[in-house]
Amino acid sequence: MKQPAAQAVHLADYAPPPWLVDEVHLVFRLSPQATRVLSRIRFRPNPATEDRTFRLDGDGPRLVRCAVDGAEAAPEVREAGLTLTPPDRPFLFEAEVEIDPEANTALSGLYMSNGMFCTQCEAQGFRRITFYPDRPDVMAPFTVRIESDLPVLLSNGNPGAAGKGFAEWHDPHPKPAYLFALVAGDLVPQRDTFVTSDGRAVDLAVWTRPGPDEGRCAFAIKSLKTAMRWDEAAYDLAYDLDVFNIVAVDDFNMGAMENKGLNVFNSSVVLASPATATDDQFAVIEAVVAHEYFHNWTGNRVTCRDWFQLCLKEGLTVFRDQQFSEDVRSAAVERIRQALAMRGQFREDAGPLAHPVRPESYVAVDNFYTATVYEKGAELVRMLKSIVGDEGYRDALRLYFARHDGQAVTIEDWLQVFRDATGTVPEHFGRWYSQAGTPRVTAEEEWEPKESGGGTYTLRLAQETPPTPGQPCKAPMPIPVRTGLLGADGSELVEERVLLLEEAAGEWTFDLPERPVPSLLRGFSAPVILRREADDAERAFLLANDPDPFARWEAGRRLATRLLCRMAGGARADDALPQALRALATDDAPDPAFRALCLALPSEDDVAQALHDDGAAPDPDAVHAAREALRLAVSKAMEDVLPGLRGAMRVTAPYRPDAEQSGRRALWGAALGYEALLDAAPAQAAYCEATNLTEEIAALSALLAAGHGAAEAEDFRERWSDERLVLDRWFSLQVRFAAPEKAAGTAEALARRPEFDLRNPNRFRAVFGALAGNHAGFHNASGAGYDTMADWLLKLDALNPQAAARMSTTFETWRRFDPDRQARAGAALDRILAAKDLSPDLREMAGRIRD
Ligand code: 0A1
Ligand code: ZN
Repeated sequence: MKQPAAQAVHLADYAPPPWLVDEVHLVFRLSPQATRVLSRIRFRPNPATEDRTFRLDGDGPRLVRCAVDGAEAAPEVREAGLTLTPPDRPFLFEAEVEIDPEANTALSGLYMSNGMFCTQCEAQGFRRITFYPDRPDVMAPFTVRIESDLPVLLSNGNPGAAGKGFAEWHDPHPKPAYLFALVAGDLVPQRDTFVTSDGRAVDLAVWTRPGPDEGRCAFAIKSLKTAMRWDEAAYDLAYDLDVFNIVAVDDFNMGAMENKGLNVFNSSVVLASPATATDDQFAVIEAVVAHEYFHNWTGNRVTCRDWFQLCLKEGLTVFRDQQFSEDVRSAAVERIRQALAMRGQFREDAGPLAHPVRPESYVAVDNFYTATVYEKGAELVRMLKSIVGDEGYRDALRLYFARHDGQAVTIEDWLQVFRDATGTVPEHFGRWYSQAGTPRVTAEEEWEPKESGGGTYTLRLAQETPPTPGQPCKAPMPIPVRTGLLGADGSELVEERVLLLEEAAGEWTFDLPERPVPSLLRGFSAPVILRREADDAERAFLLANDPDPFARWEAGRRLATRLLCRMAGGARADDALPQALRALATDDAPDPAFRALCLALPSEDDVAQALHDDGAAPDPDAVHAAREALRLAVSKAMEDVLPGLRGAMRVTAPYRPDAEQSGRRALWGAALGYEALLDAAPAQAAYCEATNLTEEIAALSALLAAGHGAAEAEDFRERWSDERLVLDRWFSLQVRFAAPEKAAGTAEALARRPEFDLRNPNRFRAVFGALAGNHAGFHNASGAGYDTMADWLLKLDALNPQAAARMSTTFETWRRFDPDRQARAGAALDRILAAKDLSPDLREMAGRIRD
């Protein structure tokens, strides 16, 4: 495989494209090993620059012929592209190239998956298809003709002429090449229609391979229609083509892709039936379908000027899909899930891979599809909204689309829209985009009683952001801290307020009838780590009383994390947390989904991170033992209430994947999990009686986590051997619940099974993502976890550099641990870096992690 030269690209070097494109016409003559691509591209000089250099990106296509204005041309073709001396006026460029989709195991460009042709062009896959200015600020309307005997031939936009062996498509909306898509294969549609608010009928279809997958599209279609209606109601944004197609593909590097009018999905985030997908997967499908659909405006109609601006489309679109999920499910529960996702971002921010939401340089842009760009990017939009208010946000977004429709823009343009529409954006908000690292906000209080009764309460907040790679010093950023002040009976003493901490420190005073318990950072109002001296009693008080569900959950979480840290240092479990959880489990008032989230203990990685934050080197074995001991203590404290809780939460109605039923099943599963530690029988029975995959996986996980379940696991594997996505779960559970000293060996043995396929990223993630998720196993003192991971990353890198680079992030916390473990992890990273023919993608990641 040809690799582009590994040179860093810098935001500061941005220059406008010398040539713009008025029109693109493509013909694809499909053949698995020798596809011909004929392009006709109308170029015109860009009036915004004097530069007339003509260079097209190209990574792999073999040039067969090329012409300028009809006359044969002889361009210079190098590894990274094609150059020629252009005429000094608009001209027509024509090329014919040949590519080999079957040999494309990188899953970028045009490739084959189970006999189907499909494409992935974000970020720089189009250049693997043909020569083109493959940058997002070059936008053009595309016309595509596909020639093939395959029955279904799809591309972007609206369908045009079609006949035996060909189909044409026209996309009138100018788009960058990264949004190009083509799919061809033996596919069947699940169809529906959506009528837009202005009365246009849109033909919807989800395409799958013929067979069982055909019956697993209904939920995706329903989610799509809900999302289309929601975007009209919430943002006044309607769909803009006659058709909207979604295709399910088994081999795909990421979740899904928002190609204009032709979304391509990893089959794991689109196909679902009660028997083959869990509640969580249904929820993910709903969110991802919405996310890709919302990109039609935030990303496609208004796109990014360059890849440094990726958060412009991703942060905003994640925020929009979060708002959607909050509306169609439980807002409180969704917010807690988002905060949990942000823990992954905090981990990234605390390690060698920390980077700003808008990075300043990259080697392989695909390495920047990160939690920071996506998740933290969404938090920045949320903070902007909370600062300017709902109306200000609505006005700003209206202006954004009015001003920038059809353009490729920057974060400066985005912030300018907020300034122009509202006039109230804090001066230094832009720092959130340019500074990496998670701010630490410390809170201190003072209480001065008054003789007349009550007193003055002073709250002092200060912020500090730790150094991150390449950024030793940080300036203060505007931080909205949503705050409540609670009385001893749990009532709010004043109306909740958003305190905006703009400088390094700030102070607020309140006249109050009694000394309050502060409830800070309600709703996770800013992506910061709050530091406050609080005792367990106060946390238990907030867990029991805080009216803000996020703050309530967070108090419980803190309580558990602190306890686990103490236990990892040798302390015994005390009874405060088990009793608090028991009280919550038996309190019928809160939503079952919320109670289930509260019952889940922090992960071993969370505890390791907390210890590291305190300046200690976490011992993975001690953390594992502590968490196991606490789980048992909680089980025992709840022993008498667990069967009742499980019985009360058992769903007997026909399966629905909605928030209500999923919440009940989640709490049922949590109870079953604790129960299994004391008695395996209920989980064994639940496994046999399960009527859907959610119950089946909950029961099997409960058994495996309690050291049982070998027979059930074998039964599961046999029954699901023909179902790729369900079998992924089996692969994953084997490793996830293996004893720490066996985890690496289990992963290795699974990867050598015939069902393991290095070309399928889902399967790789199932095994090696689970190895990283087995904290004490991956970080086992023997170093076997590190060695096995390195071995398989290298094998994967030879086929699929992007996927290998992503999975290498499993090493990002290696500096936390003791010198011995660090030496072993460092050696594994060195072995990766020394490998012959290492891809630039994996080299960049392993190098950054090792530094
Ligand atoms: N834009 C997609 C994610 C995506 C990014 C890169 C890909 O290939 C390297 C594929 C998909 C989204 O946000 O859903
Ligand atoms: Zn996206």
